[in-house]
Amino acid sequence: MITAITGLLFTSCSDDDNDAPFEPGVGISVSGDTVTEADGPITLTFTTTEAFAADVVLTYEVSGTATSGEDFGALPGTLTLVSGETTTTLELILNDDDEVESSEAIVITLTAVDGGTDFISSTNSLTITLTDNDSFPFENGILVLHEGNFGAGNASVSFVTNDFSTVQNGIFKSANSVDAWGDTAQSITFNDDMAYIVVNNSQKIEVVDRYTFETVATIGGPSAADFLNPRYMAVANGKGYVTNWGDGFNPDDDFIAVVNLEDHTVESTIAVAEGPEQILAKDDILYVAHQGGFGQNNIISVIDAVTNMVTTTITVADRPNSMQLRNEELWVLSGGNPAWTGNETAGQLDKVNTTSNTVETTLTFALTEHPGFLSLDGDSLYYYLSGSIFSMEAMDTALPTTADITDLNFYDMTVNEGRLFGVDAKDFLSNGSLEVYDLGDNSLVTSEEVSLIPTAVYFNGDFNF
Ligand SMILES: [Ca+2]
Ligand SMILES: [Ca+2]
Ligand SMILES: [Ca+2]
Repeated sequence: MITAITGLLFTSCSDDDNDAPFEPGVGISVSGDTVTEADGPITLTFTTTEAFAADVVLTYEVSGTATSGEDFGALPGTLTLVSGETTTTLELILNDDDEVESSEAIVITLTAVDGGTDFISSTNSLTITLTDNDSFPFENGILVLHEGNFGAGNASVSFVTNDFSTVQNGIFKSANSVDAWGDTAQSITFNDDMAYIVVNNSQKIEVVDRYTFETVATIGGPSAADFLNPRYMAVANGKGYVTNWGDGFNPDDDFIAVVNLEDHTVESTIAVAEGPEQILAKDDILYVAHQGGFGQNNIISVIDAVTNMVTTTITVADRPNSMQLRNEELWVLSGGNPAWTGNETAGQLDKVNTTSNTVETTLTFALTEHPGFLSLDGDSLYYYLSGSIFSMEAMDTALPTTADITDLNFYDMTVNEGRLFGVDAKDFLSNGSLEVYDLGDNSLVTSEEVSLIPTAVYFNGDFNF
């Protein structure tokens, strides 16, 4: 075969230098090797350094993670390079479907020239990366959770696009064609592609695909014994850990429900002190802020998610309401007892060393100051106090004395990528709003009407403000 094909060569150049034997070769090229599925068809060019004296058949293999006949049109596997020509082309048809997929590769490898391997050049293989141009309905944007009215079953979730051009209310309802699905939604926790919506007065967690909001499972429920006044969830050691007040007036029945995330059941409980509220996971260690339910408490429980034991408790100030993890530091903001308790105490910001689980620094507010909503963005801490936003650096040794933004009415807030996202529940009877501020100059970016009693803001996908 080799001998036969050698005879096919044009000889215009091959007789001038016997010391450096002529090495003709056929290779493949493409103008761009990263394409979206809307970029097709793609032209692949097979080029020979020397034309052949007779037609030759080029044989190639198709491999890679993309699926022939689905992601791209099936290829015949051979094509003819006509005698006297130095190039021939192959058209690759791409399928611009509506499916959401990850990037895939199409690999084309020239395996034979006229049945042999002698005339295959080193550039005989190329990889085309096929990227998707489709996305899930709620893949990139802001999720606003609404608790709705207590007892009314009108909890809801809104989706706001990253550019704030579209607000879509009631996405759980529309994605699942249901009406009243939850009474008093409290929080959402994400794990992989799942969102776990803790619904306080429905005594349940709704598990949905975080990008489509299509329902996956319901854990617990009003008539089940799985939860009692569930509040927040964190994931550690492959399990969900859900804080429960139990009876809000009983200081001795509070617990953490341990949720099996595979089969969506509560597999055990961990008894804890009164009023477990926010919960954060640092590797397999859980930190639980005991705000105190309807009473007052002042501790952080530390739970080992491998043994499911409370290993220690850390005393902070009254009513720890929010926490943030920054490297080996757990920042805990306590609101202090409000005046109506008859035992007013000051707010306090504590930095806990997560290696020793001891309080390292304490910054104390004035007796009448009751801050909340501690947020972290890089090294900057933000909190809300009496309608104003205050910020400080984690390295600062004193609390800030002047506010960044004033005259707010936030029911909750969070900070992400230099932007502040606050929710205003207004009068709790009419639709609330999502307020977005640029923390560079503290200007209002947008105010978007959402639904009834917005209670928390979350993010899906990447942000590039
Ligand atoms: Ca498409
Ligand atoms: Ca697609
Ligand atoms: Ca209780």
